[in-house]
Amino acid sequence: MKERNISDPATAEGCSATAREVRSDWTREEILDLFALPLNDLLHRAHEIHRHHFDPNEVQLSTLLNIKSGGCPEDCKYCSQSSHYDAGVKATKLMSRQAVRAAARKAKAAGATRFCMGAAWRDLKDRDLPAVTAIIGEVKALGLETCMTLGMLTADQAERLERAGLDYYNHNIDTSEEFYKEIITTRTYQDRLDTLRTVREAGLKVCSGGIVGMGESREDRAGMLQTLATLAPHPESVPINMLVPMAGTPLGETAPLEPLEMVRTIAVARILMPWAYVRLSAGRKALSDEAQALCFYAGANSIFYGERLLTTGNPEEAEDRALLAKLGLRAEPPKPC
Ligand code: SAM
Ligand code: DTB
Ligand code: SF4
Repeated sequence: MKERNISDPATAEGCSATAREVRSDWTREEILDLFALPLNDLLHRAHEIHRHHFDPNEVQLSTLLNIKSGGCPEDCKYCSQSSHYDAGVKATKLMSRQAVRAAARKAKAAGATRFCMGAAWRDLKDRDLPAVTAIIGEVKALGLETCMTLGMLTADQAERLERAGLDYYNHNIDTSEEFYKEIITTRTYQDRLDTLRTVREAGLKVCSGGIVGMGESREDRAGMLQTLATLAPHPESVPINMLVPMAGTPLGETAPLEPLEMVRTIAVARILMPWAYVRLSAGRKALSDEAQALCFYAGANSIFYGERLLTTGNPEEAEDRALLAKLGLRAEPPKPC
């Protein structure tokens, strides 16, 4: 990743006007105008910005591990881990630190530099904090970047995670404020934003994005990106998931989104948040190599790497290595500690 210095002449003048400034005042109309550009114009603009802020031929490999599966009291309509639906996912206890360490070692040996751990919780309970912080210590000790997603946090919990060595906290806003109520009723959009503020104030890096293809409109996709791009500072990491329709959930029969709309969403995310890692997240099994190549051109520079996401599949590691080789892309090297 290049230096974040907009007063550096190489940064300020060596690129087009579109790449010069980082803004947190994007309007819905401006964002919709970006979505509506001819695809070539949108891709050109996004790629120019991408190339200016990152090495365009490097992709960050993040491996995901479900450290506590199923039985979640929330009613997120897309999620196989909600106890409101029967998607056949068994509720498990939190994994042991030894088991997590073994999975993280395997991910590192396969080439991942970032390790993301998810728990199907509404919120973190203080009684689980010692086990969670011990897990962070294990993964950090392997020299991997750490990310966790554990639901809502209190300020004290966020600070304790930060002190334990957590780098990123993932907490997705999922969609626009307007559409959110159609998808989740057990918590509000504001609850999500409050946790994101708590995470930021604790000094953790913010990972926040959402899902496309849940039946939302383009206006909702623009609204989701507007919420993220008007956070100041922007999230350092923005996962864009394409809905994986999970049988047994209310969205289990949802028709797939047109892949080029995913490409457009990534391109707009890249233009709005030039310094963020934009992750081409869930749903890659449903995307052709060509669609994924367009996502990388549009500014995606991170993927989930490893044959499982949380409860569903992801391309096999060998398949992804072959895709990267075919496109002449390299895995991002580990960052110095
Ligand atoms: N329980 C925590 C929470 O909701 O913040 C953490 C785990 S939750 C599974 C993490 C994220 O995965 C969700 O916010 C959602 O964006 C994404 N996700 C879950 N199920 C998905 C699906 N079927 N398709 C695409 N993304 C999904
Ligand atoms: C994110 O934005 N996507 C990941 C991670 N953060 C936790 C989760 C994707 C889940 C896909 C469906 C499943 O495996 O259950
Ligand atoms: Fe629970 Fe997270 Fe799934 Fe919602 S997305 S049901 S909070 S695990």
